[in-house]
Amino acid sequence: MSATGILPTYQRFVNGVPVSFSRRSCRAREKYVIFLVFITFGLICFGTFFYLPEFRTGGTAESVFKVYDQIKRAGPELLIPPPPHLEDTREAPKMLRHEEDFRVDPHVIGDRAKLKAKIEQDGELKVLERPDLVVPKTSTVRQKNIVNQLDENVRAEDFGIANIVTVPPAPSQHHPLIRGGEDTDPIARERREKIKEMMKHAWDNYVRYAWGKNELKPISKRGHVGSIFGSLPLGATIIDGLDTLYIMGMKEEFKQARDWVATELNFDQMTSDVSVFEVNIRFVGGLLACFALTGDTMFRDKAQQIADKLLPAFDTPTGIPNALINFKTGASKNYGWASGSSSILSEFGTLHLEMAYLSDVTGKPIYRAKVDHIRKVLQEMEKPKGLYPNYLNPKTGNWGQHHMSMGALGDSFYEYLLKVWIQTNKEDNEARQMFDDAMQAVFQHMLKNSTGGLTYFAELKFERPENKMDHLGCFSGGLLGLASKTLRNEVSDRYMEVAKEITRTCHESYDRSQTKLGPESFRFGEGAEARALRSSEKYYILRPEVIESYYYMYKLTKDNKYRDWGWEAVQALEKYCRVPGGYTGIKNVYSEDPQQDDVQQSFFLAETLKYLYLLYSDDSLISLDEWVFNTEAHPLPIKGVNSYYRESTQ
Ligand code: DMJ
Repeated sequence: MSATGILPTYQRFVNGVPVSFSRRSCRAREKYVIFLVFITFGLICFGTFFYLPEFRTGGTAESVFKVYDQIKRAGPELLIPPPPHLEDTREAPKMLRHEEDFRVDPHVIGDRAKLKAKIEQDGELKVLERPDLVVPKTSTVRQKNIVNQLDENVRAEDFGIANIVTVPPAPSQHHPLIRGGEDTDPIARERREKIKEMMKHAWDNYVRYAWGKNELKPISKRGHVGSIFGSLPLGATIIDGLDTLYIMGMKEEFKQARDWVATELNFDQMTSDVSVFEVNIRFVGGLLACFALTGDTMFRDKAQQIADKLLPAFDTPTGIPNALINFKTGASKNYGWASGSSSILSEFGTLHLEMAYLSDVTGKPIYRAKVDHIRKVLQEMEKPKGLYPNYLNPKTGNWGQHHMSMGALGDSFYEYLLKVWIQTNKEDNEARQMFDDAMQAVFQHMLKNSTGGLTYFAELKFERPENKMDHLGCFSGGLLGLASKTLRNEVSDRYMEVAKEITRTCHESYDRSQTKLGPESFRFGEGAEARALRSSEKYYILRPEVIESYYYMYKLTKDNKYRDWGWEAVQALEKYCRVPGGYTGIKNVYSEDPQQDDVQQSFFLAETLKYLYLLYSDDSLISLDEWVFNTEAHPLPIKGVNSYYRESTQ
C-alpha cells in the first residue's frame, strides 16, 4: 500500500522499482477483481437504461428493439443537435443564394399571404385523456350487424384505432369506399403504386428526420423552423398527411401518426400568433376528415379543442374574424400589409365547411353560427360590379382595396361557396346562388383570352386587369367542372367549357417550362404566354392546384389526357424535386438545373399526393357523390348521403 495515497493502490514494486501496469503483470486475484468490477458496472448501466420510464413497457427483448427504433428515428440529431440559430443558413446545396426570397417571419405572414406579399412588391395539445366512447343510439345487435356489413375498407380497428364511433346506419346502408379502389386499367394501377411509393418516401423521411416538427427540410434533413406554424413541434405534416396515409392503406404509418396526435399534439405551447385560416384548413379539417373516416373520437375532440382556440378571432365589431390569433392570450389581429389591416376574403371565407361539420359532429351550434354570420355580412354588402374584393375591414365592415382575384387572397372563398352547397346535399341554396352570381361577375370582368388562344382569369386592381394568373388559381378548372356536373342549368355547359380551358392553360404553364413544372404565377401579353416574367414568380413549391384540377376533370369527363398530364407532373416531380431525404420545391421552373428550396411542404402529402393517388384510382374510392374535399384536400362527408357523416346524437 502506498503511504501517501488515500485509495489503495495495486502498484507493484520489484526490487523497490515500480513496475508499469500491464495485464501480464497483474496477479490472477487482481485480474479477477478488476473483471468483477467491470462486469458489475456494465450490468448496472444496462439495467438502469431499461428502467427509464419510456422503456418500461414490454419485455426486455421488445425494449431493446424500441430503444434501437427510437435511436434510428431520432437520426443524427440525437447525437448532434442542430444549432437553432444556424437553421436557415446551414449549408444546403444549391440554395443559399436565394434563401432571402423565402425567409419571412412565419409568425407574421401566412402561406398565401406570405407568397403574395413577396410576389407583389409592386403594390402592396399536452397529453389528453381518451374521450369516452360515444355509443350510437342503436341496439347492440343492430350495431353488430352494421359493422359486419362493412367490407374491410371500413375497419378502423385495422389501423389500431380502438375508440371508434360505429358507423351509424342512417342515412343508407351503403358504405362509401374509403380504401381500395383499384382501377381496372393496369397502367393506372401501376401509376397508383408509384404514387404510394412517393408518399412513403416523403413520409418515411419526415419520420426519420423531422418527426413531430411541422415540416421537413429534405436536403438539410431536419425540421423546418420557417414553416407557417413556426418552430414549435405541432406536427403539421402529421395532421395533414394522416388521411392520405389512411386512404392509401398505410396502416403502420397511420397508427404511429394517430398515436402522436393522441399523446403529443399540444397547442397550449403555442404562444405566438397563428393563422386562423391555416389552422382551420390543415388542423381542424385534417382531424375532422380522420374522424369521419375512422370514427375515432379522439380526432373529433382534438379538432374541437383547436377550433375553440380560434373562436376569439371572431370577436370583432362585424364578426368577420381577424387573420391571426394568439392561442395563449386569445388576442387577434390582422396583417399590417393587408389594405389598412383588413381581413382577407380567401381566409375568412374558407372556414364554413369545417365549422359547419364540427357543429354537426359535436352537437354544438357555435361553430356554425360564426360562419353563418360571415355569410350574412357578405350577403348584405354591396359588391362592386357583383365582384368580391380581396379585403374587408372587420372593424368598419367596408371593403378595403378593390383587388379581385381567383388566385391568392380570393381563391378558396369561391371554392367554399360551391362546396358548402354540396356538403349540405344541395340544400344550402343560398351558397350555390352566391357562387353562381359571383361566377357570373368573374366571367364578365376577369375571364380573358390571350392572343395565343389561352383562357385565363386576370386579376383586377381598381378596375384595371392585370394579365396574370397564380398557380393557386388553377384549382378553378376543377371547381368549375364540379359546378357544371352538380347542377344542370343554363350555365352548366359554359362552366364545363371554361373548366376545360382553364385546366388546359394551367397545363400549358407546366408544359412551357424546362422542368415541366409550373411557376407560382404566369402572365399573358408583354411577350409572355402562360409564363412567369419575374424571378420572384418562377418557383414551384410542390403545390397541388394544377394536379387537383386534373383529378376533378378526369373524374368528371373520363378524358384520359388528364391522367397523362398528371403523369407528366409525376415524372417532373421525380426528376427535379425528389432528393434522398424527401421532396423539395425548386426556385426556377425554367432552369434545367434548378436550385432547390429545401422544404417539403405539408400540403404535398395532404393534397398533391392524395389527388394523384385518387386520379389513378377508380371512382368508388372517396366518391365525389359522397365526399367533398376541403381546400387542403381533406375529405368531409356529404350530409344525408354519406353514412360516415357521424352527426352527433346528443
Ligand atoms: C393549400 O394550403 C391550400 O390548398 C390552400 O387553399 C392554398 N394553398 C395551399 C396549397 O398551395
